[in-house]
Amino acid sequence: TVPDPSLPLPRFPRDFVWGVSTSAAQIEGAVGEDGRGRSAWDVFAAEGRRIKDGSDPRVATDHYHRYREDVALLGELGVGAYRFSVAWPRVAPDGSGAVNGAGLDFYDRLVDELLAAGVAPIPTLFHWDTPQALEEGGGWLVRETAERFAAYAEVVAGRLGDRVERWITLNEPAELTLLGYGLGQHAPGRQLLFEALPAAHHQLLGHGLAVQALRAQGARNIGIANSHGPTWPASAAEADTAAADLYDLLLNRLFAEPVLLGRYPDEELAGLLPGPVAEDLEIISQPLDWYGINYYQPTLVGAPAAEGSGPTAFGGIQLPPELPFAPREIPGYPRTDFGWPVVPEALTELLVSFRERYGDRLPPVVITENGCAYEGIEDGERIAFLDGHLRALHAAMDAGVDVRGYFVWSLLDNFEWAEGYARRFGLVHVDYETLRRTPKASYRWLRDALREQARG
Ligand code: GBH
Repeated sequence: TVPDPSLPLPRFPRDFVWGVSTSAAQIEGAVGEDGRGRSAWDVFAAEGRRIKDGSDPRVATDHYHRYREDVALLGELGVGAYRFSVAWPRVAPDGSGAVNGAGLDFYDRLVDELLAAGVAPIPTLFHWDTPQALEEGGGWLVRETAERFAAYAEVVAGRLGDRVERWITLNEPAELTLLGYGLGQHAPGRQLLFEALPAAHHQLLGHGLAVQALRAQGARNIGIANSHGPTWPASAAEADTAAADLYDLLLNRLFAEPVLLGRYPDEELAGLLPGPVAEDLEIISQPLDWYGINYYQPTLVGAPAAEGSGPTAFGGIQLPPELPFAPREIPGYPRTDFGWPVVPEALTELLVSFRERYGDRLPPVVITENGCAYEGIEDGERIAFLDGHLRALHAAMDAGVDVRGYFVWSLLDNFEWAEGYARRFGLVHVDYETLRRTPKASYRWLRDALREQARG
């Protein structure tokens, strides 16, 4: 049955956390201001070849100067929480060494503004904007970056910890490993394929070290935002199920199991990782207070065709034929402007499978991102997308999965990485000429739905 977004949503628990998410590189702009250092994304975009519309994140939505207006939009929307990211190169321009007080001041003002509006600030400490100085030393391929990250986490917690009650270490280490270091679609543009795996391990280690640093500063309520989605085999043939299992291992289990179970899902793969892996896993698997999942879509995976996969996945790029799996198009579902299939019931499937796989090792879950790219201010498709996914989320809760919150990606249209400004994920439209914000139909729909929930 197709859900009808004009019907009220099922009732969520009273203390369920409703929020929206953004990230620094995608909204702030002001890249050269107040002592901010360069990030790997500034440099990647300046190289100019890889962003599809030839754009860059220098201005983005100018949130750095317009944060008061954006916080007012959050207040009117009625969300209880706002997930934003702290730009590491704003706080530590060289990635290590001197702290830039003016950079920290921005987040200090933002947190105060949010609290005054009744919105809980939830910082993500790293959403892909590695300081360029560290990138030049090997970025996440080297262990030192994990250590520098923990030092920076300590500085941020020291400054904001008196007002911030919930923290996120990393955003989607899987995507940065695959797209940034493996395939070169994202900064730093490396194409190392399986040699990108150290970037996964060092991000996970950075997560663990940051959890220690945050706890040492008195922080509680710490999570991570990992991207996950069900992986469906293209057929029951052995070659396809094996390819799908490998994809699931690399995109889901490789990032969930070190954190939740304290081990890598595969011995052979663990053998490829640098460092004292067993000791590192102790650090990586410290108990978390909750587990964040960014969900967008399921992936249909088969064995690679002889000539490599068609341009169906990862932003429509042709995958190198040496990859032992090939994402395929999923027929029979509507698609967003990005081409991603809209499959709300796969969110239920994902959450139930996590509960089955990890049992009591899975802490309470928060959906830290879910959203879609569509044009237009009268965005009925986005309303249908959110409505369908919230119903699917509720179904997972009915099935016994402990979910505590849901965050829409994103508050604003923003810099969509390799796609530039061409994909619009916002509840609020941004005119990139005037930087004017206009709430979309989906913004009003969510505001009304949240009011309805609050009445219950
Ligand atoms: C998130 O990552 C990011 O955290 C956020 O910054 C970004 O703006 C947002 O999503 C929207 O892109 O080509 O059909 O194989 C994206 C997570 C997981 C979504 C893999 C795309 C592959 C789709 N991605 N998925 S497909």
